Amino acid sequence: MIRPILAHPDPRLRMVSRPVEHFDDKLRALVDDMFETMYDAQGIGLAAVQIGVHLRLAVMHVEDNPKRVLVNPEYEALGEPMPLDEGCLSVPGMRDRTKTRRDWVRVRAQDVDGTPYEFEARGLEAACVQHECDHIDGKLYIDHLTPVRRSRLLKRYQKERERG
Ligand code: GNR
Ligand code: NI
Repeated sequence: MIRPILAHPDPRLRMVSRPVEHFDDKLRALVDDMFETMYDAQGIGLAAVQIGVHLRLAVMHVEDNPKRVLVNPEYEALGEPMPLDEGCLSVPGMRDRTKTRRDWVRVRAQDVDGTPYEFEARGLEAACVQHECDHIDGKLYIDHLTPVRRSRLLKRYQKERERG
């Protein structure tokens, strides 16, 4: 089932999500809905909070990498900060350049069965990990923009939203 995606400035996007504790059929169904919603919206990642579910959970499918289910993810930055043209399904229609994303991370997470696993990600996939982990802690990529870029983007965004 495709679920509606929350849009900034919805305060629910600013809440910190809780750890997943129950690895049951309900979790599997939620993960299926998240992939369906992400592909429908043509995104490369989606955190549960974006559909109003405050669990530490995200799905990703970036370029040629495998589909990933990140349950209770954590990452360690290994690489250097890189400039990136970044967007978010919860700030629709906008993109802007961040400079804080590391180009290489090691990720520790659980899969949908609760089994711990690790992988390394680089480039856009590394950025996506950081973007989804931010969502899980109530943060958005616009928080990483310079003040000038952030206010310019929000002005354009609000104008677009008033227009409908
Ligand atoms: O679809 C998405 N594209 C994207 C581009 C650059 C950096 C991060 C992303 S993630 C985003 C989907 C989304 O909003 N995930 O939370
Ligand atoms: Ni996002």
